[in-house]
Amino acid sequence: MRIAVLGADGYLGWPTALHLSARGHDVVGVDSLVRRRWDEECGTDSLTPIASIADRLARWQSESGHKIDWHQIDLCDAAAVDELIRTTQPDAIVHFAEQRSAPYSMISPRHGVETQVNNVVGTLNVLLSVRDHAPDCHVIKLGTMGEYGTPNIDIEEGFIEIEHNGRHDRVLYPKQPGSLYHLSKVHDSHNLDFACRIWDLRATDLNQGVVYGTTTDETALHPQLVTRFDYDGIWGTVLNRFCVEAAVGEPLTVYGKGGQTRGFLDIRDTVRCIELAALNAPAAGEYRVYNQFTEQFSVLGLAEKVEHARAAHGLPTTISHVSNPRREKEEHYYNAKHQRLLDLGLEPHGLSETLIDHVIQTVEANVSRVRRNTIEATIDWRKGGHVYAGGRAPALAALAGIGG
Ligand code: NAD
Ligand code: USQ
Repeated sequence: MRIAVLGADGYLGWPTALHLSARGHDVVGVDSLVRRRWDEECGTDSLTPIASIADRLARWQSESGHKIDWHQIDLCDAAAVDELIRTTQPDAIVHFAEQRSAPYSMISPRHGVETQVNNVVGTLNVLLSVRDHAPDCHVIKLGTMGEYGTPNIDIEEGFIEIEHNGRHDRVLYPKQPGSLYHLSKVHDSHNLDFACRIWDLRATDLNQGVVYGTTTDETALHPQLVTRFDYDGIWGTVLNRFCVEAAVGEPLTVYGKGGQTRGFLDIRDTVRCIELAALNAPAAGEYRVYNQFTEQFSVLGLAEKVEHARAAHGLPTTISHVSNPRREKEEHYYNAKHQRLLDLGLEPHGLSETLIDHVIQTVEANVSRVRRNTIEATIDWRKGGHVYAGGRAPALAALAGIGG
Protein backbone atom coordinates (compact mmCIF):
# COMPACT_ATOMS: atom_id res chain seq x y z
CA MET A 1 0.00 0.00 0.00
CA ARG A 2 1.04 3.61 -0.40
CA ILE A 3 0.66 5.07 3.08
CA ALA A 4 1.13 8.74 3.96
CA VAL A 5 2.29 9.20 7.57
CA LEU A 6 1.45 12.73 8.73
CA GLY A 7 3.57 13.81 11.72
CA ALA A 8 6.38 11.48 10.62
CA ASP A 9 9.06 13.35 12.59
CA GLY A 10 7.23 12.88 15.92
CA TYR A 11 7.49 10.44 18.81
CA LEU A 12 4.99 8.00 17.28
CA GLY A 13 5.00 9.04 13.62
CA TRP A 14 8.70 8.26 13.12
CA PRO A 15 8.62 4.65 14.44
CA THR A 16 5.34 4.05 12.58
CA ALA A 17 6.82 5.28 9.29
CA LEU A 18 9.78 2.93 9.79
CA HIS A 19 7.55 0.00 10.77
CA LEU A 20 5.36 0.38 7.68
CA SER A 21 8.39 0.96 5.43
CA ALA A 22 10.08 -2.17 6.81
CA ARG A 23 7.00 -4.18 5.83
CA GLY A 24 7.33 -3.09 2.23
CA HIS A 25 4.72 -0.35 2.15
CA ASP A 26 5.48 2.70 0.04
CA VAL A 27 5.70 5.34 2.79
CA VAL A 28 5.19 9.07 2.23
CA GLY A 29 6.50 10.98 5.27
CA VAL A 30 4.99 14.39 6.05
CA ASP A 31 5.75 16.86 8.84
CA SER A 32 6.13 20.63 9.23
CA LEU A 33 8.81 20.08 11.94
CA VAL A 34 6.79 22.46 14.14
CA ARG A 35 7.37 20.23 17.18
CA ARG A 36 11.10 20.95 17.05
CA ARG A 37 10.21 24.68 17.05
CA TRP A 38 7.80 24.24 19.98
CA ASP A 39 10.61 22.60 21.93
CA GLU A 40 12.85 25.60 21.27
CA GLU A 41 10.07 27.94 22.35
CA CYS A 42 9.49 25.99 25.59
CA GLY A 43 13.17 25.42 26.40
CA THR A 44 12.46 21.68 26.37
CA ASP A 45 14.19 18.80 24.61
CA SER A 46 13.91 15.06 24.12
CA LEU A 47 15.91 13.06 26.67
CA THR A 48 17.09 10.78 23.87
CA PRO A 49 19.18 12.67 21.31
CA ILE A 50 17.19 12.76 18.08
CA ALA A 51 18.87 13.19 14.71
CA SER A 52 17.85 15.81 12.14
CA ILE A 53 15.16 14.64 9.73
CA ALA A 54 17.70 14.57 6.89
CA ASP A 55 20.00 12.27 8.89
CA ARG A 56 17.10 10.07 9.99
CA LEU A 57 15.89 9.53 6.42
CA ALA A 58 19.38 8.86 5.05
CA ARG A 59 20.15 6.44 7.88
CA TRP A 60 16.90 4.54 7.35
CA GLN A 61 17.65 4.16 3.66
CA SER A 62 21.19 2.91 4.30
CA GLU A 63 20.10 0.51 7.09
CA SER A 64 17.00 -0.92 5.40
CA GLY A 65 17.33 -0.28 1.68
CA HIS A 66 13.87 1.38 1.80
CA LYS A 67 13.30 5.03 0.90
CA ILE A 68 10.71 7.26 2.57
CA ASP A 69 9.31 9.92 0.23
CA TRP A 70 9.65 13.08 2.38
CA HIS A 71 7.46 16.23 2.27
CA GLN A 72 7.82 19.17 4.68
CA ILE A 73 4.28 20.54 4.80
CA ASP A 74 2.09 22.37 7.31
CA LEU A 75 -1.35 20.72 7.27
CA CYS A 76 -2.92 24.12 7.86
CA ASP A 77 -1.75 25.05 4.34
CA ALA A 78 -4.74 23.75 2.34
CA ALA A 79 -3.10 24.17 -1.06
CA ALA A 80 -0.03 22.19 0.03
CA VAL A 81 -2.24 19.40 1.41
CA ASP A 82 -4.24 19.30 -1.82
CA GLU A 83 -1.05 19.05 -3.85
CA LEU A 84 0.27 16.27 -1.61
CA ILE A 85 -2.87 14.13 -1.79
CA ARG A 86 -3.43 14.76 -5.52
CA THR A 87 0.13 13.84 -6.51
CA THR A 88 0.81 10.94 -4.10
CA GLN A 89 -2.66 9.25 -4.25
CA PRO A 90 -2.25 7.33 -0.95
CA ASP A 91 -4.27 4.19 -0.21
CA ALA A 92 -4.19 5.16 3.47
CA ILE A 93 -3.25 8.22 5.52
CA VAL A 94 -2.07 7.85 9.12
CA HIS A 95 -2.60 11.22 10.79
CA PHE A 96 -0.45 11.94 13.86
CA ALA A 97 0.31 15.59 13.00
CA GLU A 98 -1.18 17.60 15.85
CA GLN A 99 -0.19 19.65 18.89
CA ARG A 100 -0.47 16.84 21.43
CA SER A 101 0.27 18.30 24.84
CA ALA A 102 -2.61 19.02 27.25
CA PRO A 103 -0.47 21.39 29.39
CA TYR A 104 0.72 23.31 26.28
CA SER A 105 -2.89 23.93 25.29
CA MET A 106 -3.59 25.45 28.74
CA ILE A 107 -0.59 27.83 28.97
CA SER A 108 -2.33 30.95 27.67
CA PRO A 109 -5.15 31.99 25.33
CA ARG A 110 -2.68 31.98 22.44
CA HIS A 111 -1.62 28.40 23.14
CA GLY A 112 -5.22 27.20 23.46
CA VAL A 113 -6.27 28.82 20.19
CA GLU A 114 -3.10 27.68 18.42
CA THR A 115 -3.76 24.08 19.52
CA GLN A 116 -7.35 24.00 18.34
CA VAL A 117 -6.64 25.82 15.05
CA ASN A 118 -3.63 23.63 14.27
CA ASN A 119 -5.44 20.38 15.05
CA VAL A 120 -8.95 21.05 13.77
CA VAL A 121 -7.95 22.97 10.63
CA GLY A 122 -5.18 20.49 9.76
CA THR A 123 -7.55 17.53 10.03
CA LEU A 124 -10.31 19.30 8.12
CA ASN A 125 -7.88 20.15 5.30
CA VAL A 126 -6.93 16.48 5.08
CA LEU A 127 -10.58 15.35 4.94
CA LEU A 128 -11.55 17.90 2.28
CA SER A 129 -8.51 17.02 0.21
CA VAL A 130 -9.23 13.29 0.42
CA ARG A 131 -12.83 13.98 -0.65
CA ASP A 132 -11.65 15.92 -3.69
CA HIS A 133 -8.53 14.03 -4.79
CA ALA A 134 -8.45 10.49 -3.31
CA PRO A 135 -11.98 9.57 -2.12
CA ASP A 136 -11.19 5.86 -1.61
CA CYS A 137 -8.26 6.65 0.72
CA HIS A 138 -8.64 5.28 4.27
CA VAL A 139 -8.03 8.03 6.84
CA ILE A 140 -6.54 6.62 10.06
CA LYS A 141 -6.65 9.36 12.65
CA LEU A 142 -5.03 9.39 16.09
CA GLY A 143 -7.64 10.36 18.65
CA THR A 144 -7.23 9.96 22.39
CA MET A 145 -8.87 8.12 25.28
CA GLY A 146 -9.07 11.49 27.06
CA GLU A 147 -11.87 12.47 24.69
CA TYR A 148 -14.23 10.40 26.86
CA GLY A 149 -13.08 11.81 30.20
CA THR A 150 -13.96 9.70 33.22
CA PRO A 151 -17.74 9.06 33.14
CA ASN A 152 -19.39 6.97 35.86
CA ILE A 153 -20.44 4.34 33.30
CA ASP A 154 -18.51 1.91 31.05
CA ILE A 155 -16.72 3.55 28.11
CA GLU A 156 -17.63 1.95 24.77
CA GLU A 157 -15.61 2.04 21.55
CA GLY A 158 -16.89 5.24 20.01
CA PHE A 159 -20.65 4.60 20.04
CA ILE A 160 -23.30 3.86 22.66
CA GLU A 161 -26.70 2.21 22.26
CA ILE A 162 -29.38 4.23 24.04
CA GLU A 163 -33.07 3.87 24.88
CA HIS A 164 -34.82 7.21 25.18
CA ASN A 165 -38.55 7.71 25.70
CA GLY A 166 -39.19 4.22 24.41
CA ARG A 167 -37.06 4.58 21.30
CA HIS A 168 -33.62 3.15 20.53
CA ASP A 169 -30.56 4.48 18.67
CA ARG A 170 -26.77 4.09 18.36
CA VAL A 171 -25.06 7.45 18.82
CA LEU A 172 -21.54 8.81 19.27
CA TYR A 173 -20.42 8.22 22.85
CA PRO A 174 -20.70 11.43 24.97
CA LYS A 175 -17.38 13.23 25.44
CA GLN A 176 -16.07 15.08 28.53
CA PRO A 177 -12.47 16.04 27.70
CA GLY A 178 -10.28 17.71 30.33
CA SER A 179 -8.09 20.11 28.34
CA LEU A 180 -8.30 22.28 25.24
CA TYR A 181 -5.98 19.76 23.57
CA HIS A 182 -8.23 16.78 24.36
CA LEU A 183 -11.21 18.89 23.24
CA SER A 184 -9.55 19.50 19.85
CA LYS A 185 -9.63 15.72 19.34
CA VAL A 186 -13.37 15.68 20.04
CA HIS A 187 -13.88 18.27 17.31
CA ASP A 188 -11.77 16.11 14.97
CA SER A 189 -13.91 13.07 15.76
CA HIS A 190 -17.06 14.94 14.80
CA ASN A 191 -15.46 16.09 11.54
CA LEU A 192 -14.42 12.51 10.74
CA ASP A 193 -17.92 11.19 11.43
CA PHE A 194 -19.38 13.98 9.31
CA ALA A 195 -17.00 13.28 6.40
CA CYS A 196 -18.02 9.60 6.38
CA ARG A 197 -21.77 10.29 6.63
CA ILE A 198 -21.91 13.12 4.11
CA TRP A 199 -19.11 12.35 1.64
CA ASP A 200 -18.79 8.55 1.99
CA LEU A 201 -15.18 8.74 3.15
CA ARG A 202 -13.78 5.81 5.14
CA ALA A 203 -12.11 6.56 8.48
CA THR A 204 -10.73 4.89 11.59
CA ASP A 205 -10.45 7.00 14.75
CA LEU A 206 -7.93 5.44 17.14
CA ASN A 207 -8.66 6.64 20.65
CA GLN A 208 -5.26 5.94 22.05
CA GLY A 209 -4.15 5.83 25.67
CA VAL A 210 -0.82 7.11 27.03
CA VAL A 211 2.09 5.49 25.14
CA TYR A 212 5.36 4.46 26.83
CA GLY A 213 8.67 3.11 25.55
CA THR A 214 10.98 4.25 22.77
CA THR A 215 12.17 1.03 21.18
CA THR A 216 10.74 -0.82 18.20
CA ASP A 217 12.54 -3.35 16.00
CA GLU A 218 13.34 -0.55 13.55
CA THR A 219 14.37 2.27 15.92
CA ALA A 220 16.78 -0.17 17.59
CA LEU A 221 18.77 -0.59 14.36
CA HIS A 222 20.90 2.54 14.79
CA PRO A 223 21.23 5.46 17.29
CA GLN A 224 20.17 7.89 14.54
CA LEU A 225 16.84 6.07 14.28
CA VAL A 226 15.90 6.53 17.94
CA THR A 227 12.64 8.34 18.70
CA ARG A 228 12.03 11.12 21.19
CA PHE A 229 11.44 10.77 24.95
CA ASP A 230 9.58 13.66 26.63
CA TYR A 231 9.73 14.13 30.40
CA ASP A 232 9.35 17.87 31.09
CA GLY A 233 6.34 19.62 32.65
CA ILE A 234 4.76 20.42 29.28
CA TRP A 235 5.43 17.49 26.94
CA GLY A 236 6.40 14.71 29.35
CA THR A 237 3.95 11.87 29.88
CA VAL A 238 3.49 10.42 33.32
CA LEU A 239 5.62 7.25 33.26
CA ASN A 240 8.53 9.04 31.55
CA ARG A 241 8.32 11.82 34.12
CA PHE A 242 8.34 9.40 37.05
CA CYS A 243 11.40 7.57 35.71
CA VAL A 244 13.32 10.81 35.14
CA GLU A 245 12.31 12.31 38.49
CA ALA A 246 13.55 9.20 40.26
CA ALA A 247 16.80 9.17 38.29
CA VAL A 248 17.70 12.73 39.33
CA GLY A 249 16.77 12.09 42.96
CA GLU A 250 13.48 14.03 43.00
CA PRO A 251 10.23 12.64 44.41
CA LEU A 252 7.73 11.25 41.90
CA THR A 253 5.03 13.89 41.36
CA VAL A 254 1.71 12.10 41.80
CA TYR A 255 -0.87 14.85 41.20
CA GLY A 256 -3.36 14.93 44.08
CA LYS A 257 -4.68 11.60 45.37
CA GLY A 258 -3.35 9.67 42.35
CA GLY A 259 -6.52 7.67 41.73
CA GLN A 260 -6.68 9.12 38.18
CA THR A 261 -6.88 6.02 35.99
CA ARG A 262 -5.84 5.97 32.34
CA GLY A 263 -5.25 3.45 29.56
CA PHE A 264 -1.62 2.76 28.59
CA LEU A 265 0.20 0.90 25.82
CA ASP A 266 3.68 0.01 24.63
CA ILE A 267 4.99 1.86 21.57
CA ARG A 268 5.43 -1.52 19.85
CA ASP A 269 1.68 -1.99 20.15
CA THR A 270 1.04 1.48 18.70
CA VAL A 271 2.87 0.69 15.47
CA ARG A 272 1.17 -2.72 15.24
CA CYS A 273 -2.29 -1.22 15.83
CA ILE A 274 -1.73 1.25 13.00
CA GLU A 275 -0.66 -1.57 10.70
CA LEU A 276 -3.73 -3.64 11.66
CA ALA A 277 -6.04 -0.69 11.02
CA ALA A 278 -4.41 -0.07 7.62
CA LEU A 279 -4.67 -3.71 6.57
CA ASN A 280 -8.37 -3.85 7.50
CA ALA A 281 -9.98 -0.81 5.90
CA PRO A 282 -13.61 0.11 6.62
CA ALA A 283 -16.23 0.30 3.89
CA ALA A 284 -16.93 3.56 2.08
CA GLY A 285 -19.04 5.74 4.36
CA GLU A 286 -17.99 3.91 7.54
CA TYR A 287 -16.62 5.83 10.54
CA ARG A 288 -15.26 3.37 13.07
CA VAL A 289 -13.63 3.93 16.43
CA TYR A 290 -11.15 1.68 18.22
CA ASN A 291 -9.99 2.25 21.79
CA GLN A 292 -6.23 1.75 21.47
CA PHE A 293 -4.72 0.80 24.82
CA THR A 294 -3.84 -2.50 26.45
CA GLU A 295 -3.85 -1.98 30.24
CA GLN A 296 -5.17 0.55 32.73
CA PHE A 297 -3.36 1.92 35.77
CA SER A 298 -3.96 4.62 38.34
CA VAL A 299 -1.25 7.26 38.54
CA LEU A 300 -0.38 6.17 42.09
CA GLY A 301 -0.27 2.52 40.98
CA LEU A 302 2.14 3.50 38.23
CA ALA A 303 4.38 5.35 40.71
CA GLU A 304 4.46 2.25 42.91
CA LYS A 305 5.44 0.09 39.92
CA VAL A 306 8.37 2.40 39.22
CA GLU A 307 9.33 2.29 42.91
CA HIS A 308 9.30 -1.54 42.95
CA ALA A 309 11.25 -1.87 39.70
CA ARG A 310 13.95 0.47 40.96
CA ALA A 311 14.07 -1.23 44.37
CA ALA A 312 14.88 -4.51 42.60
CA HIS A 313 18.10 -2.80 41.44
CA GLY A 314 18.81 -1.25 44.84
CA LEU A 315 17.74 2.19 43.59
CA PRO A 316 15.83 4.44 46.02
CA THR A 317 12.57 6.20 45.08
CA THR A 318 10.34 8.65 46.94
CA ILE A 319 6.69 9.15 46.01
CA SER A 320 5.07 12.51 46.76
CA HIS A 321 1.52 13.76 46.33
CA VAL A 322 1.76 17.29 44.93
CA SER A 323 -1.05 19.78 44.46
CA ASN A 324 -2.79 18.85 41.20
CA PRO A 325 -2.20 21.55 38.56
CA ARG A 326 -5.03 20.05 36.46
CA ARG A 327 -8.79 19.86 36.91
CA GLU A 328 -9.64 16.18 36.85
CA LYS A 329 -11.31 13.56 39.08
CA GLU A 330 -8.72 12.00 41.39
CA GLU A 331 -10.96 9.05 42.33
CA HIS A 332 -13.40 7.64 39.82
CA TYR A 333 -14.91 4.60 38.10
CA TYR A 334 -13.02 3.52 34.97
CA ASN A 335 -13.90 0.63 32.70
CA ALA A 336 -13.10 1.30 29.05
CA LYS A 337 -13.68 -1.36 26.38
CA HIS A 338 -10.70 -2.16 24.15
CA GLN A 339 -11.64 -5.30 22.26
CA ARG A 340 -11.71 -4.38 18.59
CA LEU A 341 -7.93 -4.24 17.95
CA LEU A 342 -7.54 -7.55 19.83
CA ASP A 343 -10.15 -8.99 17.46
CA LEU A 344 -7.98 -7.86 14.53
CA GLY A 345 -5.02 -9.79 15.95
CA LEU A 346 -3.18 -7.44 18.32
CA GLU A 347 -0.98 -9.37 20.78
CA PRO A 348 -0.30 -6.81 23.51
CA HIS A 349 2.93 -6.26 25.39
CA GLY A 350 2.30 -5.73 29.11
CA LEU A 351 3.88 -3.10 31.31
CA SER A 352 5.91 -5.76 33.04
CA GLU A 353 8.68 -4.95 35.45
CA THR A 354 11.01 -5.76 32.55
CA LEU A 355 9.56 -3.00 30.44
CA ILE A 356 9.81 -0.54 33.30
CA ASP A 357 13.41 -1.73 33.61
CA HIS A 358 13.89 -0.84 29.95
CA VAL A 359 12.47 2.67 30.37
CA ILE A 360 14.59 3.11 33.50
CA GLN A 361 17.68 2.00 31.54
CA THR A 362 16.92 4.52 28.75
CA VAL A 363 16.72 7.23 31.39
CA GLU A 364 19.87 6.16 33.24
CA ALA A 365 21.80 6.08 29.93
CA ASN A 366 20.79 9.68 29.16
CA VAL A 367 20.56 11.15 32.65
CA SER A 368 23.27 13.75 31.94
CA ARG A 369 20.92 15.30 29.35
CA VAL A 370 18.10 15.96 31.85
CA ARG A 371 17.19 19.67 32.00
CA ARG A 372 16.21 19.83 35.64
CA ASN A 373 14.63 23.28 35.41
CA THR A 374 11.98 21.94 32.98
CA ILE A 375 10.74 19.04 35.14
CA GLU A 376 8.34 20.93 37.37
CA ALA A 377 4.75 21.03 36.06
CA THR A 378 3.91 24.71 36.05
CA ILE A 379 0.79 25.00 33.93
CA ASP A 380 -2.18 25.56 36.20
CA TRP A 381 -5.62 24.65 34.77
CA ARG A 382 -7.53 26.56 37.47
CA LYS A 383 -5.94 29.94 36.93
CA GLY A 384 -6.78 29.90 33.27
CA GLY A 385 -3.32 28.84 32.24
CA HIS A 386 -1.11 30.87 34.57
CA VAL A 387 2.26 29.60 35.60
CA TYR A 388 3.19 29.16 39.24
CA ALA A 389 5.25 32.21 40.19
CA GLY A 390 8.57 31.46 41.83
CA GLY A 391 8.75 27.98 40.36
CA ARG A 392 11.95 26.33 39.19
CA ALA A 393 10.99 26.48 35.55
CA PRO A 394 12.11 29.90 34.32
CA ALA A 395 11.99 28.84 30.68
CA LEU A 396 8.36 27.78 31.02
CA ALA A 397 7.42 30.87 33.01
CA ALA A 398 8.99 33.16 30.42
CA LEU A 399 6.92 31.37 27.79
CA ALA A 400 3.68 32.58 29.33
CA GLY A 401 5.09 36.05 29.92
CA ILE A 402 5.06 35.60 33.68
CA GLY A 403 8.10 35.97 35.91
CA GLY A 404 9.16 32.77 37.59
P1 NAD B 1 4.73 14.55 18.67
O1 NAD B 1 4.58 15.97 19.09
O2 NAD B 1 5.97 13.85 19.04
O3 NAD B 1 4.55 14.43 17.08
C1 NAD B 1 3.61 15.16 16.35
C2 NAD B 1 4.26 15.56 15.03
O4 NAD B 1 3.29 16.26 14.24
C3 NAD B 1 5.46 16.50 15.24
O5 NAD B 1 6.60 16.00 14.58
C4 NAD B 1 4.97 17.83 14.66
O6 NAD B 1 6.02 18.57 14.06
C5 NAD B 1 3.91 17.40 13.65
N1 NAD B 1 2.87 18.41 13.41
C6 NAD B 1 2.09 19.02 14.34
N2 NAD B 1 1.25 19.88 13.73
C7 NAD B 1 1.52 19.81 12.39
C8 NAD B 1 0.97 20.46 11.25
N3 NAD B 1 0.01 21.40 11.35
N4 NAD B 1 1.47 20.12 10.03
C9 NAD B 1 2.44 19.19 9.90
N5 NAD B 1 3.02 18.56 10.95
C10 NAD B 1 2.55 18.87 12.20
O7 NAD B 1 3.43 13.76 19.21
P2 NAD B 1 3.21 12.19 19.40
O8 NAD B 1 3.37 11.87 20.83
O9 NAD B 1 3.96 11.44 18.39
O10 NAD B 1 1.66 12.08 19.07
C11 NAD B 1 1.22 11.81 17.75
C12 NAD B 1 -0.30 11.77 17.72
O11 NAD B 1 -0.77 10.73 18.57
C13 NAD B 1 -0.97 13.05 18.19
O12 NAD B 1 -2.08 13.32 17.38
C14 NAD B 1 -1.40 12.73 19.59
O13 NAD B 1 -2.51 13.48 19.95
C15 NAD B 1 -1.71 11.26 19.49
N6 NAD B 1 -1.55 10.55 20.77
C16 NAD B 1 -0.34 10.51 21.39
C17 NAD B 1 -0.19 9.82 22.59
C18 NAD B 1 1.11 9.72 23.34
O14 NAD B 1 1.15 9.13 24.42
N7 NAD B 1 2.20 10.27 22.82
C19 NAD B 1 -1.32 9.17 23.14
C20 NAD B 1 -2.55 9.25 22.49
C21 NAD B 1 -2.65 9.93 21.30
N1 USQ C 1 0.19 13.04 36.06
C1 USQ C 1 0.69 12.97 37.35
N2 USQ C 1 1.97 13.40 37.56
C2 USQ C 1 2.78 13.85 36.56
C3 USQ C 1 2.25 13.91 35.25
C4 USQ C 1 0.95 13.49 35.04
O1 USQ C 1 0.01 12.56 38.29
O2 USQ C 1 3.92 14.25 36.83
C5 USQ C 1 -1.18 12.57 35.81
C6 USQ C 1 -2.08 13.58 35.09
O3 USQ C 1 -2.68 14.47 36.00
C7 USQ C 1 -3.07 12.67 34.39
C8 USQ C 1 -2.26 11.43 34.07
O4 USQ C 1 -1.09 11.47 34.91
O5 USQ C 1 -4.10 12.31 35.26
C9 USQ C 1 -1.81 11.34 32.63
O6 USQ C 1 -1.08 12.51 32.28
P1 USQ C 1 -0.09 12.52 31.04
O7 USQ C 1 0.58 13.87 31.00
O8 USQ C 1 0.75 11.32 31.03
O9 USQ C 1 -1.12 12.34 29.81
P2 USQ C 1 -2.11 13.36 29.09
O10 USQ C 1 -1.96 14.75 29.51
O11 USQ C 1 -3.49 12.78 29.18
O12 USQ C 1 -1.62 13.28 27.57
C10 USQ C 1 -0.90 12.19 27.04
C11 USQ C 1 -0.35 12.65 25.69
C12 USQ C 1 -1.52 12.99 24.78
C13 USQ C 1 -2.46 11.80 24.68
C14 USQ C 1 -2.91 11.33 26.05
C15 USQ C 1 -3.66 10.01 26.01
O13 USQ C 1 0.48 13.81 25.88
O14 USQ C 1 -1.03 13.34 23.48
O15 USQ C 1 -3.58 12.16 23.92
O16 USQ C 1 -1.75 11.07 26.87
S1 USQ C 1 -5.03 9.96 27.14
O17 USQ C 1 -4.51 10.33 28.47
O18 USQ C 1 -5.51 8.60 27.14
O19 USQ C 1 -6.02 10.91 26.68
